Parts: sequence; C-alpha cells; structure tokens
Amino acid sequence: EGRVNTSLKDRQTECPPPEPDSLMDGDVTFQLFINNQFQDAVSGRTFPTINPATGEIICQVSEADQVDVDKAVKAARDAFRLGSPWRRMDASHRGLLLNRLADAIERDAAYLAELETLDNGKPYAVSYSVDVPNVVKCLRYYGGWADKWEGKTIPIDGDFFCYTRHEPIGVCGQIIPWNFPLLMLAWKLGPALATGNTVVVKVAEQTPLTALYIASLIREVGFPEGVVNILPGMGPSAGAAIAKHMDVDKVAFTGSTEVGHLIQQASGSSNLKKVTLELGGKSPNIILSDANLEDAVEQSHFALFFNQGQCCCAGSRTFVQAKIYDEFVERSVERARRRVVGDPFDMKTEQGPQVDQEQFNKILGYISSGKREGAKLMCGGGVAADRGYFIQPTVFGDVQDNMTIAREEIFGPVMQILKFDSLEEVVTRANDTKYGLAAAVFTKDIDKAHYVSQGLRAGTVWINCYDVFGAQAPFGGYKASGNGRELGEYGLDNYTEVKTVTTKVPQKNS
Ligand SMILES: *[C@@H]1O[C@H](CO)[C@@H](O)[C@H](O)[C@H]1NC(C)=O
Ligand SMILES: *[C@@H]1O[C@H](CO)[C@@H](O)[C@H](O)[C@H]1NC(C)=O
Ligand SMILES: CC(=O)N[C@H]1CO[C@H](CO)[C@@H](O)[C@@H]1O
Repeated sequence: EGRVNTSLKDRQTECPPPEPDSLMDGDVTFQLFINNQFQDAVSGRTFPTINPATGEIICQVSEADQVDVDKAVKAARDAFRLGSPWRRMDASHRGLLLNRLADAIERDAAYLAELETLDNGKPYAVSYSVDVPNVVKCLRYYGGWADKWEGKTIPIDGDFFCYTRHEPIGVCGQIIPWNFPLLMLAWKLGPALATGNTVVVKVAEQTPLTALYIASLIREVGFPEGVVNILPGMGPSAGAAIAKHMDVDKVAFTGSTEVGHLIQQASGSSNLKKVTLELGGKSPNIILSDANLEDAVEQSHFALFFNQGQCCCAGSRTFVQAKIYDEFVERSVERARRRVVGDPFDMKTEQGPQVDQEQFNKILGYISSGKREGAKLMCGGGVAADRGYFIQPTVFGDVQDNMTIAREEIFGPVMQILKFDSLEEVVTRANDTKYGLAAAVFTKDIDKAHYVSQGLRAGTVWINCYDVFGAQAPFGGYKASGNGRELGEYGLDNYTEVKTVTTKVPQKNS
C-alpha cells in the first residue's frame, strides 16, 4: 500500500491489455475547458502534441494565451464570489465531489493510463499501476479533509470570544509539469478544491491530453461552472499570464528552478500573490558499506531510472562508500544493461522514450559533457532506437563533485556514481548543492541512518528505500528546490488563509 510497485510480474497480472490503436477514435476534441465548456482559443490557434515513441503528431490541441487566461480567471473569480453555488456548498459535499471524481477516474483507469502513455511515453504498466491509482488515492485523501480542516478558539485577554476560520485563498493558478501529468494535476486539485478554492490550471504543452479528459469527468460529476478551468498552452504566454495576473490570488508551480525564479518575480512585480514552488533537484543517494548490497543496487537503479529519469527527486548523485564502490559500480552497470527499453505499450518495457526532442537533445549533451570532463562511461551513452526519443540507460563511474553531470539536473536515464570515505565527508558533499528536494541513505545501522538524515538539507529523506510517496506525507524542497509543501495536512496550509474573528462579550446582562 502506498509503495511504488517495482515488480513487473505483478503489473502484468493486474493490467488489462492496452488498445492504443483505438485510443483516439470517436469525436474527442482537445479544447480549452473554461466554465465547464470546451472551447477553442480566442485566437483560434492550436499546437500539435507528439507521441514521443514515434515522433508523430497525435492530434492538435487548442493553445491558450493571455486572452484565454483572462477568460478563465474571470470564470474562476465568478465561481468564487460570495454566495455562489461553490461558496455555499457544504464542505462535506466538496469532499463528496472529490470522491466522485476519484470514482470516475477509477472507472476509466485503463483509458486514462493509455492516453498518458501515448502522450508522455511512460510505460503503460506504470501509468496503470502507479500513476492512476495514486491519483485516485490523492483525491480521496483530500476529499476526506474537506470537512475536517478546522480553525481554533483562542483564549485572548479581555472579554472577547476569538476564533479562526480556515478560508480558501481564492483563485489559484496551477502550472503542471509533463513528467507526471495526471499525478501532478491531482496533487494540485486535491488540496485546492478540498479547501474551497477555484482554479485555473495550465497543463504542459508536451502532455495536455489526460488533463482534458479529466476536465470532462469534472463536469460529469457535478463541479459547478468555473470552479476548475484547464488550459493547455505555453509557459512564456499562458503560464506567464497566470503568474503576473492581478486577479489571481495564488500560484502553485511545479517545474524547473529557472522558471521558479520567474514565477516568484512575476508575483513580486504584480499583486504579491502567494507562491508555492516545487522545483528541481540533484538528490544525493548515499550507500554505506554495511548496506544490503543487492537491495541498495536495485533501489538506486530505481531511484535514478524510474520514469525515464524524469523525476525532480531522482537520486542523481549516487554516493558509495569506498569499500564497496567497485562492486556497486559493477552491479549497477550490469543492472542498467538489463533494463528493458522499448515500446511503452509492451508490458515487458521498463523504460520508454524521453518526453520530447528538446529533452532528448539536452540529455545527450550532458552525456557528452560527462565524457569530456573525464567521468568514466561504464555503459550506454547513446541513442537507443532509430525513431522516437529513446536513450540508452547510461552509467558514469569516477564522477567528481565539480563535474557538470554531478551539479546540474539531467532529467534523463544517466546515473552518476561518486566515491566517499567518511560520514562527515559525505554529508558535507551531499549538501554542497543549491538544491534540497530529496535524499536517501542505505545502511543497516540505525544510528548512522539518523545521523545522516539529520545532517541532510532536504525536504524528504528515505532510509533503505526510494521514491516512496503517500498522499498523507508532505513533499517539497529546501533551498532552491522550492517553497511550501504539497500533500498531507501541511498541503492544506498552502491553500488556506487564516481569518481571526474577535467578538466582544459584554459581562452585564441588563
Ligand atoms: C574539478 O577540480 C579539479 C581539481 O581542482 C580540476 O582539476 C578539474 O579540472 C575540475 N573539473 C571541472 C569539470 O571543473
Ligand atoms: C506554506 O504553508 C506553511 C505552513 O505549513 C507556511 O509556513 C508557509 O509560509 C507556506 N508557504 C507558502 C509559500 O505559502
Ligand atoms: C551547502 C550546505 O547546506 N552545507 C551544509 C551541509 O550540511 C553540513 C552538516 O550539517 C553543514 O555544515 C553545511 O553547511
């Protein structure tokens, strides 16, 4: 429960077989979703979304720009006005709607998983058994919170009755990345809707399809008009319009640290909207010499290569203690060579294509820089197919802290293995980065595990495991990896304004 299932054998027995050929049949239109209506962009413009396994166009999608953002914000503002159906709705009913949305997603799980795989390239077995079930769990978790997010009564001095109300912030802009299109949508919608906000979501231009299908389910289960608006579009136009909009009260962004800076600046130069950010990482994964080697190798492989290496929390600096370094590298290379790369609709596939040409080129550029700066290429390093954006699972040994591949986020299937001697040394080196999203330590010694996990400056530390998420536990970054937390009870705070109400209580009754 709550663990990422890494066993392919289990997945094959759970999944219905995919039918990618009939996926785009029927009159599915991919338009903007504003006020519960699907509609063209005002400009009439569209952009193609690409199947990364083939490089072919899947379909055209309406492209939102600033004018459409204005329309969507107006719809969301109107849905948020005092006395609106959404504002008058019982909190328990908001919870019920989130649960109904989860029901509809469960009903259509196979279709959604296929669509996610077609648009993003991640293996269907993973879309079906990891992404979709975690979307459902997240929405149900926040559905449960809707009528339990309580304020306090506070004993202030004097003859007063003082209490707090947890109120929604208002219109929230939410900008979603392409690496987990459905799951990141759920992480954003769950807490925002449970607490009674309205939202304008911009989905990534690489992967707009599943969010637009979710839009049809949002309408089907009965969310009032304007509560959820979903806009496919580009960062510099639609994303920037949300970030600087004077009538957006909060923006939540998941993506690169580079764009995170721009979002924060746009808030500062417009209306000081609240900003939460979940950004990049270069997460240290520390293997002590007493660890269970077989398990540490497998988990470290998973920590880096899961989702084609396209995880903000990927364990992308693997620090291995000197005594076991050579054996660890050898076994990791052997495991990477066995990784099954190919058609994401094939149930045996562990690794599909990278999401697009731009990422593909960028990763190949990092591989060149690794070779140029003197890291030892142990396996992979090249293109893995003659079409689509497939890259060979790649392992670099003898990586030094100052190499580009040890400092910058690669976001691809490229593993860096570094050597260390002492615990003090590895904590200092692990922290020597602008990022602080996640970290892990593998050891059988609980004292060492706690020593290392206390020293690491990161929002999440895994001990003897990696990428274990629960809707119940907060996730977010120290330092340049972000602001605020998503998931768990902490996630509610970042969608709430606290109002203090103080009433005079006269002591004479005459
Ligand atoms: C890393 O540091 C070493 C020693 O100071 C230096 O020789 C090497 O050129 C540096 N490498 C890079 C990629 O900066
Ligand atoms: C997010 O919520 C926490 C409380 O859990 C609060 O301390 C923090 O300031 C909030 N961050 C942002 C960026 O709103
Ligand atoms: C860059 C950074 O945050 N370094 C810190 C990492 O952790 C060690 C030990 O706690 C600190 O001494 C560093 O300042």
